Amino acid sequence: MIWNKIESAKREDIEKVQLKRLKEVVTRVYALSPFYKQKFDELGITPDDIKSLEDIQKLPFTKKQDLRDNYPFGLFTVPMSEVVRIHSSSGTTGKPTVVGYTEHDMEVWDEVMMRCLSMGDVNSKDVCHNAYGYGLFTGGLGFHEAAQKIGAAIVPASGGFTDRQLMLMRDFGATVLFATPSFALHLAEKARAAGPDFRKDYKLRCGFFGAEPTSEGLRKEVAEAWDIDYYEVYGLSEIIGPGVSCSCNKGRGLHIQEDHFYPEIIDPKTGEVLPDGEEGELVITTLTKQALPIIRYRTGDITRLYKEPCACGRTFVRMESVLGRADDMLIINGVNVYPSQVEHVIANTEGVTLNYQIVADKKGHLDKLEILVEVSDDIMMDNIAALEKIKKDLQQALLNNLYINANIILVEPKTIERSMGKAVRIVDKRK
Ligand code: DLL
Repeated sequence: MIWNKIESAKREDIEKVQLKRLKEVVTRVYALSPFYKQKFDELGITPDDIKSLEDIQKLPFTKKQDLRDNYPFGLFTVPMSEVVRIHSSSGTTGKPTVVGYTEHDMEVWDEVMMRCLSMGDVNSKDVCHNAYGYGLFTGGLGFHEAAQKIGAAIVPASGGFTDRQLMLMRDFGATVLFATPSFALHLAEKARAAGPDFRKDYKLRCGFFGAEPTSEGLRKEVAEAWDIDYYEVYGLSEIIGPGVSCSCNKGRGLHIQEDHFYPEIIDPKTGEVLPDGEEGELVITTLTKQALPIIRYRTGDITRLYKEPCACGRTFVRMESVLGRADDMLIINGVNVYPSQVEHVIANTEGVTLNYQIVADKKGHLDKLEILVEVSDDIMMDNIAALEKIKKDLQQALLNNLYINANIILVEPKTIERSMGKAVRIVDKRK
């Protein structure tokens, strides 16, 4: 079901709305954000220079680092009295990236998420089991509010506790699952332990999966394991959270909610805009956000766009499922982790050196993270108590700062292989 008629509007009409809103957001940031005012002034541009959608290319990019440099609220363009929600995601080092929403921003978020859920016809008869993490992560609450507004029954299960989740799914008759794809597969694996005909105990008909990269094979595996329709949701906190785009299951790719988020694809090396269909880094400008409007945000996600008509009737441009990252960000069970953040934590932990290696692997269907760290010269490898303390400190610091559970392996000095060139800090065995 198409939730809002704008989703199937003529291209000229969509572009008319986009241009009007682009002019508004540019005027807004120029007037209210010292950060953007300075950036525009340096480039010698003013809002009057935006006369067409192509003129967006004159505007400066925004990077995650800019949000971090302006931590926590420096890029907000409303007083805190108008902010009704704050979320955050991990930054590149130390401090997280903070995002804020006004009442109107929350309405936009609910609207785009309701459009996504409508791709799978979620309605008041559905029971939606929400296994995305609740809290600062945008996944849990993003799905929660939209499902509730649609009138479905929402079960705020949050992450973890697999057996309990399965019991709730069975007993409450969940028809829709919200989860990361890897957790959905993990749930299926556990459920299968009850026997090959385990599906008879469940009423699932579809699921909305996202927050981490997937291959076509994995998406198929999740759909087959549960025998459900698979909808993919893409999004990021800096732009709104989940709901930037969603697959419709009638054609390839994910429809971008273009009347709120203006997409471009650039060459990540040169910043040059690439034509439709070419692979590059996705850049998004928020067209309607009030608390935290963002101009040309570099998502770091590699994809491509296509405007061909879709069998579902929607005319919104489609993006390919994310193909990779332009930077070295790892996603561990849906949590974004930058190697530089891990390094920051190691640097602030007593008894270890900065000779380390991050190993990402799979345990069953879930991701696992192992960090090998060389202890400092003054630590005796037979001092078990000292080693245990270092391990615990590091594990706790990673959990507190980055929300990740890592297995720490302490090794003797000079045992991690030295490379001749760039240190091999990351070994991703999942690929
Ligand atoms: O992951 C929002 C979200 C929650 C999306 C639940 C979908 C479902 P962040 O924590 O800010 O927000 O992480 C954003 O996650 O730049 C991508 O690299 C990655 N990501 C999100 N969705 C997908 C997807 C949420 N469908 C970062 N496929 C983004 C691949 C995804 N990667």
